[in-house]
Amino acid sequence: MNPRRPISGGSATKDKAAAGRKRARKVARAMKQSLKKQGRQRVNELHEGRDSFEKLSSGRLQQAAQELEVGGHEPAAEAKVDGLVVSVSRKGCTVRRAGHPDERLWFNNAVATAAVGDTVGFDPDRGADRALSVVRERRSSLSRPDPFEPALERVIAANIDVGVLVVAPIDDELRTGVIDRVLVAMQRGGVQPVLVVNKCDLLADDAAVRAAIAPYTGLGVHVHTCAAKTGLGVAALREHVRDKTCVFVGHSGVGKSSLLNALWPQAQQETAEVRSRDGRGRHTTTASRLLSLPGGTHLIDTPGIRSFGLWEVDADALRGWFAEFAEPAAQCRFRDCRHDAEPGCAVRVAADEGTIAPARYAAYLRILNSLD
Ligand SMILES: Nc1nc2c(ncn2[C@@H]2O[C@H](COP(=O)(O)OP(=O)(O)O)[C@@H](O)[C@H]2O)c(=O)[nH]1
Ligand SMILES: [Mg+2]
Ligand SMILES: [Zn+2]
Repeated sequence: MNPRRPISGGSATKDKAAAGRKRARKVARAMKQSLKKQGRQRVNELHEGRDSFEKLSSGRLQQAAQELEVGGHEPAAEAKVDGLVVSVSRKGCTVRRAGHPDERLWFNNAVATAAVGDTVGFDPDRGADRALSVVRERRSSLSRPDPFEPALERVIAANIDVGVLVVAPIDDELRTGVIDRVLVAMQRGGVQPVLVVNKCDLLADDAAVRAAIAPYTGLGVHVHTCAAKTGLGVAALREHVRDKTCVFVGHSGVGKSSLLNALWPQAQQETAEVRSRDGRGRHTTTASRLLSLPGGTHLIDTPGIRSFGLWEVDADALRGWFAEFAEPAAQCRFRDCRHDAEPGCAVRVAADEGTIAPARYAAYLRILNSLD
């Protein structure tokens, strides 16, 4: 068993792990002192007019730096096979490959962390010590900043064809704030957005909802009005997601899990099974999970998002993700107009006149201000 990857936390493995950490700290201290010393030496030598670069890049130093970089963890094992990541926890992930039961992989800190939907390489012969060797290049991804550590990217799902954003009206009203943000994130990540308005069975009057979704239809976003409870619109949505990898995102309680269950009865069975095993409530999705359906459809259920931050989107990029601004923006007085309070902003005029949906312009300003 690999002592650096304790599984059952026995005291012997703990001691070894502690010793490993101690060694790593010692190397780090020695490195720091050595670099300091060499730095001083270098300055002295430069002062004396001698070039000491050769000395600085000595092989030993490079080796020590490499050891530091991987944080004292095992170098990655050879990636003998590839698997699809179907769920992720803090310490590792579960991968699926044809003809095998799901396998658990530990995250090797020397390798990038994987997300649900990733293809990852590993060595299956390592038994319970199997660790992630490589994360294959992603063709698309949906990311947001970690809510607690905004400098960290949280990849919600990778290699997605369709991003299904689920929203639900409350008292016949639809709050659209999350839609504009998620649309930006999906476009940025190369994910085709689809908007699902669920719980339409609860609508007494659909006028406000129709008005709220009109701008998105105008942008070419597919909008499905559904009710997981009655089956309304479910068949059309099923055709839309068939044979694709789709991630379902949206606020908690809008009916993401219910929609998945309505879409495929097989999904329901799997859901019930997983939930009874870990003893969690039937309606709480606490971690993202990928369901593989016959014929190559992959559906990813995610926990509810409370607020959706934007990963690596600055003011310049943001303008570009509001596609309907492009045409009027050509008439703005300033080429780098932020379409905020600048004089001669044609985008603002277009919003005033209704050529651009005022709600979209308001959403843009809200996001812009949240970036500053
Ligand atoms: N009336 C109505 N209730 C629904 C519908 N879809 C889901 N629900 C209910 O909304 C609650 C939250 O559903 P759930 O699927 O767990 O939401 P999630 O948090 O987005 O996964 C549950 O009580 C569902 O029964 C719907 O179309 N109509
Ligand atoms: Mg759920
Ligand atoms: Zn402008």
